[in-house]
Amino acid sequence: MSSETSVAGCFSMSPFGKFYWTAGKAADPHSQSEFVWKVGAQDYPMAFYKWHVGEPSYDGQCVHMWEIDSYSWNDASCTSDFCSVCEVGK
Ligand SMILES: [Ca+2]
Repeated sequence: MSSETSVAGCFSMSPFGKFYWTAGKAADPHSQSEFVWKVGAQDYPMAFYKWHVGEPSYDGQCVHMWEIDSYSWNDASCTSDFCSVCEVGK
């Protein structure tokens, strides 16, 4: 698969617009009661939240953004094929 094909696939549309994975994950994969930023092996507390109305619904361990609602957040299964938001060092 070419990188162009891969990018086109990850930007596929749904009724909720484009989806983007963040580094947000459940701190405890068994309870999913708290979400943190996972950067490498480190967990960082979330000092800012932008959950979509009714989220988190605790139906997944990973956090993605929904384009359709000003990039609000949703917890979902980590196995979905979405694009990722990455930080690139200078
Ligand atoms: Ca959810």
